[in-house]
Amino acid sequence: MNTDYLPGFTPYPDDFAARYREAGYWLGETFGALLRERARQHPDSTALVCGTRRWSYAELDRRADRFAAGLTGLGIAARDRVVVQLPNVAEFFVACFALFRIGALPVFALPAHRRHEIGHLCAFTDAAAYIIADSDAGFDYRTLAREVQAAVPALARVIVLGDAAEFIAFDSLYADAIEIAGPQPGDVAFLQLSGGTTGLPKLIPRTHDDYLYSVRASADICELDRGSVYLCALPVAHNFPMSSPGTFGVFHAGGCVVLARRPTPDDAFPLIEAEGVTITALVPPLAMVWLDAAGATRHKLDSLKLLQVGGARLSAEAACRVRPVLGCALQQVFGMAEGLVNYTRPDDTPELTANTQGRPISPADEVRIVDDEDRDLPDGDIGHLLTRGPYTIRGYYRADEHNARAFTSDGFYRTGDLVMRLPSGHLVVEGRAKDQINRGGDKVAAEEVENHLLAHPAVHDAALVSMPDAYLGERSCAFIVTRGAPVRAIELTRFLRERGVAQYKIPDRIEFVERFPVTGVGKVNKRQLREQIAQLIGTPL
Ligand code: OOB
Repeated sequence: MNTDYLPGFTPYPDDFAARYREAGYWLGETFGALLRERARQHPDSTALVCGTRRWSYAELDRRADRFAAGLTGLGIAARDRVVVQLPNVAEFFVACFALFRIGALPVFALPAHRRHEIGHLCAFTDAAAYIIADSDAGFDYRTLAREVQAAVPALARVIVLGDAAEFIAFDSLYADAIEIAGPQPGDVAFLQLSGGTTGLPKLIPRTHDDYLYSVRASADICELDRGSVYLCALPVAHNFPMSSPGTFGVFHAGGCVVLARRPTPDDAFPLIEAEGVTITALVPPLAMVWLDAAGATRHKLDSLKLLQVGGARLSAEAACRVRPVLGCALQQVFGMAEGLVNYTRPDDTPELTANTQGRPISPADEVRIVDDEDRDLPDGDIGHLLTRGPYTIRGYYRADEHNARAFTSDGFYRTGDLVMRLPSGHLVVEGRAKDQINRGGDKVAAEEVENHLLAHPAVHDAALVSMPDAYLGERSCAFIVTRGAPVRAIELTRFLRERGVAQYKIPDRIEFVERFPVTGVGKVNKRQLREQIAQLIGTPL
């Protein structure tokens, strides 16, 4: 039994771990071994398509080995944390699998993250390295790296794909493969970012065993096989396109991953036609853009069998348009980087597919729906979703205090989602109790943005709430009480941007008020603020 855990990781209790192994959920495999095995089984099958490049499984495997040797040469060792912030490029997987083979932990940042987020990730994880592309979508990540290094001097190594300037060139790290001991299946494989509800984003430690189980089971549910061609249009580091079943699910099945640089119809539709894409995943706003564009496109999309939509609530109306417009099946996906993922199934009725967010992957997923006092509610009632299971974490990384609140004493994760369960086990997401705004799949922790606003000298108090939006589902509105001196909204948004906050977290709207409405116990009444702004913009909740 592995007892030598990564400091800051909350292991699964021994009895649960034993049960998950016995049931065949945890197979004792690692990601490094999985790729090796596929490269042995079908070396010449195409694993990855990125622009004009096509890499076979053997090629990806070889590159991972060579890059692992280079990283080792740089001094990167097992358990080191490495912040990875790459766009949708093939090298993302080289970096991932190389780190997996070393037993070093990728920390998955999103391309939208800026100085504030990356600085926090590097400092909090004592990152040994930071891997970026030179620039993407008009943004120079080397400039960001310089800012991060100035703020976090302990960050010794920056590795750059493309023009490295003064940093280490990604391509210079391909070296002759070496023997590496590698991690154990029960070890933490990587740290994924949580959507967050608190001042600072929390990190989610996922083990090879638990994550691979979710990947395998997801690939089965989505009926992936060697003929599957998956278009990765969402950011490659997000949990949804990574494992539900996503790119890793396709590698498990021996299929082909096609990377789209952007998720727009202009980028994606030609790829679907050219590569014969069979499955892809989108967030609801993008699904709506695709539905609107599909009617007029000259590209043939008929290879597409399955469109997965998740990350935020999809309207039943949009759900019903998928088959008539795109000619493929829809699957709703309700998941979270902390673990639990729900899917509608291929044999679900059209009603279930349109109106529910699916049911859990695993028979071992324990789902409780409870009232405010943690008392279980019957099916059909709306309550807080709590969950525990073979691929749901037992604690955030190095966050004891927060963990005491985010998990029950018997290890259930408090998702913060309000759901209703049908007798079939399908869940309907009805709302959210957590203080988070879901901006079309991008999660914004209210407290984090409020803290930034409070740092402005003219701001006395700040409250961030969601407002309804036809396109994104929700946008953010900051209510501000000033200290008296007037300040303009644009000045506040500029202030946040200068603090290095990711663009999607910048409030979409700012409202100035004299004081906040309060609840009976004197807390800011955010429900009332939500109603106020909904009324003001003329879109009732
Ligand atoms: C996915 O993961 P995260 O970690 O970015 O966000 C999780 C949260 C959930 O707790 C829920 O509040 C919301 O996103 N959510 C949905 C949803 N899917 C996620 N809310 C309503 N309907 C849905 N279908 O977003 C994620 C991870 C894996 C697979 C799919 C999505």
